[in-house]
Amino acid sequence: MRRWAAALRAAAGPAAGPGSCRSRFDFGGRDVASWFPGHMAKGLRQMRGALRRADCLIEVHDARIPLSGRNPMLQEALGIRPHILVLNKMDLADPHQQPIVPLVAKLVSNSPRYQRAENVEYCIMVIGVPNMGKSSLINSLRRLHLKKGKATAVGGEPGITKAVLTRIQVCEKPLIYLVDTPGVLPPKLEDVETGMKLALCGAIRDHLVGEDIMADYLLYTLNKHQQFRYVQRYGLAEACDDIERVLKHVALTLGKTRKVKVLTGTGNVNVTMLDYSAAAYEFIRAFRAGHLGRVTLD
Ligand SMILES: Nc1nc2c(ncn2[C@@H]2O[C@H](COP(=O)(O)OP(=O)(O)OP(=O)(O)O)[C@@H](O)[C@H]2O)c(=O)[nH]1
Ligand SMILES: [Mg+2]
Repeated sequence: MRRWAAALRAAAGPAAGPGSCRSRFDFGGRDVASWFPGHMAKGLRQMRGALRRADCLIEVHDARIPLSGRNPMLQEALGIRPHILVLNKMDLADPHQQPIVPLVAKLVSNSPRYQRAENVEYCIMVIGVPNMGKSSLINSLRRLHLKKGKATAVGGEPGITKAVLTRIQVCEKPLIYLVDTPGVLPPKLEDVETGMKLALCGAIRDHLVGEDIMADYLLYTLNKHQQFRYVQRYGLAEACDDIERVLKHVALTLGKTRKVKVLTGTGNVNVTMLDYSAAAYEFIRAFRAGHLGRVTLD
């Protein structure tokens, strides 16, 4: 019987279906020490020296391995230096993989918890400016780890979450609760441009900023980043920096018109006019939905 099983395995070969996947990988007693080339030790020494002169660190890491291989030597400086973690190659990472829970578990277990040290459960507050996806993140973690449905409201406009909510369980082992919070803007925005970027990302209500100026800033930004997808989408002949001309094409393409009564010498006439305001909203909406291309505003 065993011989048959062995023969079947041999016949199936290494390219057998998913049912035959190995549950463990045999590393064959390899030693990772030999994977550290000599020049890197020298590089690390030089970096230690250079760190003293650095004001900020940008750590570039592969989004596919947000936890593995982060250099502990760099951690020494991280407490005192501003630290930006850029998760690069996002297009290659699995969008369903969520590294947040293991990261939270590691961070909490490695830092002092003071009066909370006795608690077995972890409590994490999710913060940020409005409409960034805080509530969506909580729901998706809960779906992923507990297979449970939506626990907090999500929506395409700022201010959906209006208060600090009761904690929401998202994981069993470790026992993790997330606290959803209302999005809050800094009391004093750095400058108008910062506000405009926040508005384009939906963090500030459109009517407070004005859809016309937002559409114009969007056009400026798209041109600056040479993101010209709007040209074809709205049937323009070429890239253009005149918002009125662009909105005219948006309105024509999408049929955004409104009827206006005009008084003439011979009586009232209904005239169909292009609705620039509706066109501006469409332009902004298309950008938010990603239809005008991927753009990083900062
Ligand atoms: N394209 C894209 N949209 C997302 C993502 N995450 C969330 N959204 C959308 O962003 C919008 C805001 O999501 P919410 O989760 O309500 O954002 P919030 O930060 O809780 O907002 P407030 O409660 O208003 O502070 C919704 O329309 C979501 O569908 C994402 O990863 N990609
Ligand atoms: Mg919310």
